[in-house]
Amino acid sequence: MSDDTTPENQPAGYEPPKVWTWDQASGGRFANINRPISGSTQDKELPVGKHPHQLYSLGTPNGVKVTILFEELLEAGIADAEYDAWLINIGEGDQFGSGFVAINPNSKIPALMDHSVDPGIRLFESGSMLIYLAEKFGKFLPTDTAKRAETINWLMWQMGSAPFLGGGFGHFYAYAPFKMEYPINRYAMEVKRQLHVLDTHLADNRYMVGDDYTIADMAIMPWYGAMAKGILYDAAEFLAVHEYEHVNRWAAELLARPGVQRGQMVNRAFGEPSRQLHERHDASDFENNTADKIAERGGERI
Ligand SMILES: N[C@@H](CCC(=O)N[C@@H](CS)C(=O)NCC(=O)O)C(=O)O
Repeated sequence: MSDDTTPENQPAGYEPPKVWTWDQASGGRFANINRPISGSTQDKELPVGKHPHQLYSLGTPNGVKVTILFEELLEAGIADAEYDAWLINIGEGDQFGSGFVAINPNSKIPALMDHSVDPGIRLFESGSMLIYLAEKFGKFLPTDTAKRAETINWLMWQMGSAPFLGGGFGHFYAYAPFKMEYPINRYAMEVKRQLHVLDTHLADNRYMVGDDYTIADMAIMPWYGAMAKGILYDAAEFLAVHEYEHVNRWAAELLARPGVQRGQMVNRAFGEPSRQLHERHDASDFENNTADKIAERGGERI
C-alpha cells in the first residue's frame, strides 16, 4: 500500500448497492453467527440451578463485569448474592436458543434471571445488571446523590464507548478477514482518545468515583483496564498502551482484588485451563472444577 494516506490515494474499494442484502459469505470471525434478523433459531430451554440468581454468560469483557460484581458482593460477605453461572457458547449460537432469547431478545451475553421474586425478573444489558444488583444489595453504588450520579455517568460512558473498542477497533484490527487502513485508523484514534479520557481522570482519582470503588470500575476495567494491560486484541504495542500510566496503575490495583480475580475466571472458555471455570455453582468450584481439574478427572465435575 502507498505511504500516501490522503483519501483520494486510497484503494477504491466497494460501492454499496441500492439496497443492502445479506452476504452470508462476508468472512471474518463472526460471519457464521451474525444475522440481520432477531429471534430464536432453535427451541432450547436453559438449565436452572439452586441459587436465586441464574447467569447465562461467557467470560468476555461484557460477561466478566457481572461475574466480578457477584464475586465482589460475596467477598463483602453478602451470602444472598450466590449465583449459578452457565456457559453460553456464542460461537456455537447458544444465544439464539428460545430460552436465552426469552431473557434477552437481543441475543447477546450476559443474560440474568432473578428467581428470588415471583415471577422472576429478567435482566439483559450488563450495565442494567450492575445497577440492579448494586441496588438490590446496597453495595458499590453510592447513595450520596452526587457520587451516585458520577457512578452512573461513568457506567453509561463505558456502555456507550466500549462498542468503539470492541465492535470497532477489535473487530477491524483482530477479527476482520483482511486489514483495512481506514477503519483501523478511525477506531485506533477513538480508542486512544478514550484511554486518554480515562488516564486524565485517573490522574486525580484513585477509582472512577474518587475513593469509592463502584460498579463503574467493574464495568470499565474488563475493557480499558485489560486493554492497558495488553490483554485485548494483541494490540498493546500498536496502541502504545504503556503511555496511559494512570490507567495502568488503576487496572493493576483492581486486578489484584480477589473478587476481580475470581470474576475473571467464571464462564471463561479460553486461555490457561487452570483459570477457566466454565460453570460456577458454588464457591468451592474455583478449587475443584476449573477446566484443568475436570480434564484430569476425565470430564467429571465434583
Ligand atoms: N451492550 C451489551 C453488549 C453485549 C455483547 O455484545 N455481547 C457479545 C459478547 S461480548 C455477544 O453476546 N455476542 C454474540 C453475538 O453477537 O451474536 C452488554 O453490555 O450486555
